[in-house]
Amino acid sequence: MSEPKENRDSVFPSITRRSLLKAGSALVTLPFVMSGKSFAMQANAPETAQASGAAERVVQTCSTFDCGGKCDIRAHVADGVITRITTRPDSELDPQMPIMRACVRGRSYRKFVYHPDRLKYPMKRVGKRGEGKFERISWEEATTLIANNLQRITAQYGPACRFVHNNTATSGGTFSGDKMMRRLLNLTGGYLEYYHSVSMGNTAAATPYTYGAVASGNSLDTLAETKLVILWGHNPTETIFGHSNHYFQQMKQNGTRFIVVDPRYSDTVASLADEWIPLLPSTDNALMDAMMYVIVSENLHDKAFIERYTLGFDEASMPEGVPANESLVAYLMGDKDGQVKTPEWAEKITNVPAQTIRQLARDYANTKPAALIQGWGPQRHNCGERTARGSTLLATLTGNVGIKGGWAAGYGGCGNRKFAAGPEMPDNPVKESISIMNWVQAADDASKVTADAGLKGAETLNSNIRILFSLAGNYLANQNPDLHQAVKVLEDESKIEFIVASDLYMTPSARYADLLLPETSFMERWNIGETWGTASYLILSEKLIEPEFERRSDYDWQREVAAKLGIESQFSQGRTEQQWIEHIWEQTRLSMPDEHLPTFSELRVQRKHLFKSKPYVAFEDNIRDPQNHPFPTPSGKIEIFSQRLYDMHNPEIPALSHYVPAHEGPEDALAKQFPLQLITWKGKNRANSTQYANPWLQEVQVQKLWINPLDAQQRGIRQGDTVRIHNARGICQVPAEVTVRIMPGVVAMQAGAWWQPDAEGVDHGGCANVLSSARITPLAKGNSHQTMLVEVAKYASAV
Ligand SMILES: Nc1nc2c(c(=O)[nH]1)N[C@H]1C(S)=C(S)[C@@H](COP(=O)(O)OP(=O)(O)OC[C@H]3O[C@@H](n4cnc5c(=O)[nH]c(N)nc54)[C@H](O)[C@@H]3O)O[C@H]1N2
Ligand SMILES: Nc1nc2c(c(=O)[nH]1)N[C@H]1C(S)=C(S)[C@@H](COP(=O)(O)OP(=O)(O)OC[C@H]3O[C@@H](n4cnc5c(=O)[nH]c(N)nc54)[C@H](O)[C@@H]3O)O[C@H]1N2
Ligand SMILES: [Mo]
Repeated sequence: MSEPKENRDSVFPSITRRSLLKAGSALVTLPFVMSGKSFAMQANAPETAQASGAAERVVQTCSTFDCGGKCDIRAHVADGVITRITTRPDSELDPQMPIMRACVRGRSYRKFVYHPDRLKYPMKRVGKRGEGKFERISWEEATTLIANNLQRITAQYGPACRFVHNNTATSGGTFSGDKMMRRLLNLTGGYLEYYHSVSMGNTAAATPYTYGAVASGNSLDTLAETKLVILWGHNPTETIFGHSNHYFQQMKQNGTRFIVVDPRYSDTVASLADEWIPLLPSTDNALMDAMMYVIVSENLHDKAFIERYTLGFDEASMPEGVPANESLVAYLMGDKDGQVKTPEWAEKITNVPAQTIRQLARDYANTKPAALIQGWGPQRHNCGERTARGSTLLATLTGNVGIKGGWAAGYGGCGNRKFAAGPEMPDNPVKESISIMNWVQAADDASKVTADAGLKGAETLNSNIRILFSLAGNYLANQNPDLHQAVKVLEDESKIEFIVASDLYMTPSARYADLLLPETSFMERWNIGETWGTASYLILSEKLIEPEFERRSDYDWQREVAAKLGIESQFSQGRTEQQWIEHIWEQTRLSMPDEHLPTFSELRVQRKHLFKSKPYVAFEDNIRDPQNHPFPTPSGKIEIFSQRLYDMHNPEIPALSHYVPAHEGPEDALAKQFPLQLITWKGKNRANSTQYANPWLQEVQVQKLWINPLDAQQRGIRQGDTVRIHNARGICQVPAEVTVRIMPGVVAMQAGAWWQPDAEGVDHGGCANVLSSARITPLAKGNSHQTMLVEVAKYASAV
């Protein structure tokens, strides 16, 4: 994809020679931004592709966003400006590596970096919090404000009142402002930590109850012989997920059959599936139960495997002391509740035809090996832990655990992945921690954050969150569930006393900052990009251009704050940002002598390092040699029945993974008032809310509500009409996309649009978190962004 030169300049009038010169002069006052040394090194930077013009160099790099890829992009740099983005050419494809080809987001990075709306100067709030009124201040004033507030607030409330928020936009890199903020806070008494990943924390908590370990995924090169793949709420065509789609497409060409279970006809269904099985969101366990019933009642289960490796399949294999009829078979046959878990039973709950369920169960059990691979969408529900565990039970019944070509399901990350070292983190003296789901309560009234709600490491939380850093996140008023209840607390200036945010844009969350700092983009800093999912490689993400205006890396201002607190040399160890990257690389290299990592100077030529690991199958040793390698569960077996869950006596997280109607699922009484289930998905044109303002990407996909023609017709809604989606938590107004790509009873909207409330509080941006619930999941104390009931009404006709 190449872009005509004319467009470039007309779309971005701000990128004139004058603004570049201005940026140059701003640098003089910023000693940490760019040392002479790094300039010199950059001038010597290697070219990895033929430069097309005399002054142009083409640099292989990657973003450090939190998307499922970590693609090999090529930045064309001329005269200190990125003129074009291309990607790894096909001529460089290497059969040992995933494809790493940039998607639409990667191709559009220039429009993210050179956008006229980017924040330019540090700013201080002048209006009420959340109003979005700011005035420009100097960096000197900004760093003094931070240092003074840190000192004052810590002296008054203690270090546990300090909080670094969920910020994922720099998590794809080994170095980031939020990590260094934690370092700075640990050096000055500590801070209140949070646990739980809103991405996959529910499955990460649940998977060990079956296997004893969380990393249940294989390397994808072990799937070549797999005859059937069931992608269960997995959409890697859009989410990329360590380039799994690359392997899946190859497998498809070689004849592997793909079935996708998803309420939406996703891009993955469109590009990969032989069969699409839509089901009502949050009813996955009913489908799974009925599949297990078919497998067991038709004698298709792997008896030898079950006998050898598992606990709790039938009454004969139950742990001592548990009353009768608690085993899986007893549950499936209705021995306790009188309900046989037939496909007809599940059809009423899931809306999947009984015959489809039967066939799916038979296909999965009769095809050896087969891989049931779960995405993380189904576990971002308030029943998400059960769904995660249900998939592990299906994999177990069919003997697909620990074998090449199978897949243990559940969390799915691969256990042999390698990561860069990261900056050293001194110990955090504050021992209590909260779930990320508790942050609003901890800001409002910390005494209400109980152990039941998620508090760890202490009986009570003594101090509210009083100072908060949101560095590369949009989790104050956009990405967090039920954002209205959060902003109510944020707007009360007597609660959190000082909020520091850094971003590239004036996002809905940035509006709630007291101090808003304009960070550099990944193209204006040094870093090492890391993959996630199942791929394993590192890419150098080099500083390619000088920051314009007064933009600075978080680390730069943190050094000044540290100096004002008297700990600069301890904090920085005398290192510039680039020196930290060199240091981290060296630590990484020394920690993995067998990997023969290049030195930093070699990396600057080589640009990336692939870990050419051997094919890896999770739990292979436990299956091959169970005597010497028992599963790391209390029983040493795969626990179909979990005594640990049983002992919790919590009906929402039973000892088996059986179906329990979800709060705000289709069986909730609330469905009478709000009869539609709303789900969100991660779309191709942004990584969460990152790049929301990118004009190219806004063209890729317009924010709309997907609604089935049957539901639309009942409500008099036609294609393109403006609709209002509402529930007790909020109202959102967007155009309707009337489409059979979403099943009846369900509506869907892409996640990550910016919240844009009008004077009445109606959101015009299409931010689903005005409607989503902050209900906590029973086991992980985690998030359930996906489980919400709504009603939709026509608001205005399409013109
Ligand atoms: N393009 C793009 N890629 C991304 C991201 C992005 O924003 N954009 N975000 C990245 C991040 S941070 C993460 S954590 C990962 C997340 O990756 P995932 O969590 O896997 O992605 P989602 O789109 O949330 O969910 C996957 C699918 O689950 C379906 N689904 C929803 N509810 C249910 C249900 O109840 N049952 C079933 N069976 N399916 C259901 C959705 O329709 C969707 O197609 O993606 C990463 N990759
Ligand atoms: N409804 C709904 N909500 C969800 C989800 C869902 O599926 N549905 N998914 C959840 C998940 S899995 C996740 S991970 C979270 C993600 O939520 P967040 O962690 O808040 O991530 P983003 O929305 O990408 O916001 C990141 C912000 O960082 C900014 N940014 C980008 N690069 C830089 C940089 O270099 N420096 C600085 N300082 N800022 C930068 C971006 O402009 C953006 O405003 O959202 C969650 N929210
Ligand atoms: Mo995520």
